[in-house]
Amino acid sequence: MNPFVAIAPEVQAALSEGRAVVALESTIIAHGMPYPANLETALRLEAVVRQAGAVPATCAIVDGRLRAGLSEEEIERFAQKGRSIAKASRRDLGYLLSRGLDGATTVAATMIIAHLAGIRCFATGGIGGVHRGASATFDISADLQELAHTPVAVVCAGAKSILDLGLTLEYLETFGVPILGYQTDEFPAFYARSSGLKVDYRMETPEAIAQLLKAHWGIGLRSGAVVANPIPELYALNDKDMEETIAKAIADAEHQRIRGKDLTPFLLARIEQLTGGLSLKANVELVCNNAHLAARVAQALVARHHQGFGAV
Ligand code: PSU
Ligand code: MN
Repeated sequence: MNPFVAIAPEVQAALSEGRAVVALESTIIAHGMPYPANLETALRLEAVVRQAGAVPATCAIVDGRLRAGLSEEEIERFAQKGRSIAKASRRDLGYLLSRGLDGATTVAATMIIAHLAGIRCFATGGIGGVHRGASATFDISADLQELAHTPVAVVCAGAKSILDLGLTLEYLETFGVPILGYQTDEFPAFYARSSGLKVDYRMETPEAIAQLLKAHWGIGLRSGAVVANPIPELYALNDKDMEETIAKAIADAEHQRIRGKDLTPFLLARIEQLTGGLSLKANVELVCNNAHLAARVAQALVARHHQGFGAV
């Protein structure tokens, strides 16, 4: 095994025995939510995955090693230290590993860990994407390139409209990443269930999603996939209000000249502030909803009895 990678015994046992495993990310803990909501959410996500019959593997960099599966104490440390822990995407891994440091892994870096560990299904809140104004700033999340190259399915509630969702979908199309809508025709916009943009394929069941993934990877395609799962109706926020809030958050970021890897966490925190915590509640609920679906997809991926076109 790679000396830079450590898989928790419970996760390793599940993988060896062909049981379902769901990867979870840690940027959402350290940079995406405030303490203690981040801690409660991280632990609740693991519980949701377990209740749905899969094993959770929260991923992060701890003391210079890529880790799939953290202890409760480690999750607590990441939650408490928050933004003082480095936000780690693909380009940051070599540095953090060589220095023996900690890192909170983004969607991109979590996909890398999941792939190294042999985990094919990953749940998060929202993926990074093409930022509004990217034609001038070139700000395109490394998450999209990871989806282009790393065969892991990412279950998310679409993407926040801090991004240009249309350009994000165009980019993913160029790189051959299928966008699968779970019981929806529309690409969801995180707090909102719809965006006016279409998904590539509507899927009614976790089994259908797993069959598509098995075919996609079964012919040697190396790209990931986006499983877009709309926020439950009960927790969805008003579209128009959120649009105004997001526009204000982006204007504040421009005014304060926030750039690069700091931009996404800044916008998330500002939206939280501007909505007086309303967005946080929605965020927590949609991630849990994604963890539940991811556990079902992971189970369908390891099931042997359904009809498919060859094993992966
Ligand atoms: N979008 C969210 N919540 C998040 C993130 C994105 O709604 O917490 C985090 C994820 O970890 C994602 C990262 O991978 O931000 C993208 O950052 P960047 O745009 O710097 O690539
Ligand atoms: Mn960026």
